[in-house]
Amino acid sequence: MEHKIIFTGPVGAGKTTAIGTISDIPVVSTESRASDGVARLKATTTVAMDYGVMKLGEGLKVHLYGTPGQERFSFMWDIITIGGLGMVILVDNDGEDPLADLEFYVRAFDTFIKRNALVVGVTRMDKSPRPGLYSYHTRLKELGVQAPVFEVDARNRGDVSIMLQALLAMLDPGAQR
Ligand SMILES: Nc1nc2c(ncn2[C@@H]2O[C@H](COP(=O)(O)OP(=O)(O)O)[C@@H](O)[C@H]2O)c(=O)[nH]1
Ligand SMILES: [Mg+2]
Repeated sequence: MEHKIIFTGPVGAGKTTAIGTISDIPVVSTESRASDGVARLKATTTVAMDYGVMKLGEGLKVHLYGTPGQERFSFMWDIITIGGLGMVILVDNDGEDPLADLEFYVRAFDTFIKRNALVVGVTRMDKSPRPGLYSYHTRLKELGVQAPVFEVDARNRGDVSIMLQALLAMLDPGAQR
């Protein structure tokens, strides 16, 4: 069985780090030259997307995709989510307005989230303990979204693993590591 999980969230939230922490292969970062309209605006712009794989037990593979964080690459987002079963939104708690970031990504992936499982990982809480996790729960409730919220240091394999196990349990109760 194969699962596809998408990591999204603002630049610096820890997407690349988290995928690298948990992946059984070195992370593949694809850099492709922007084309069409974007190329005319900025020819040298690269679009980075991360890819890793987590192998679980007999024959279960979890493909991990990280979206490019910048809003101007949002045209990529719909493509990356195709075939996805679950999503991780990582939010940098040390950012300017992390709850607004959460809301932005929940709205951006609204259609996907309605049909699939979601977990939220709050990173850099060591740098900035506020807002607390309760504020994230409240904001998600206001947005009408149900998702567990975890404090995650993207560099910590245990943290990332627990969050992903929760997500996988929402997809498939048999998937465990
Ligand atoms: N202090 C601290 N740094 C973190 C944490 N999570 C991730 N980082 C660091 O944040 C930086 C940005 O992470 P990166 O994976 O490049 O973010 P991306 O833009 O979402 O891919 C990296 O240097 C990580 O090591 C955390 O919980 N605490
Ligand atoms: Mg990255």
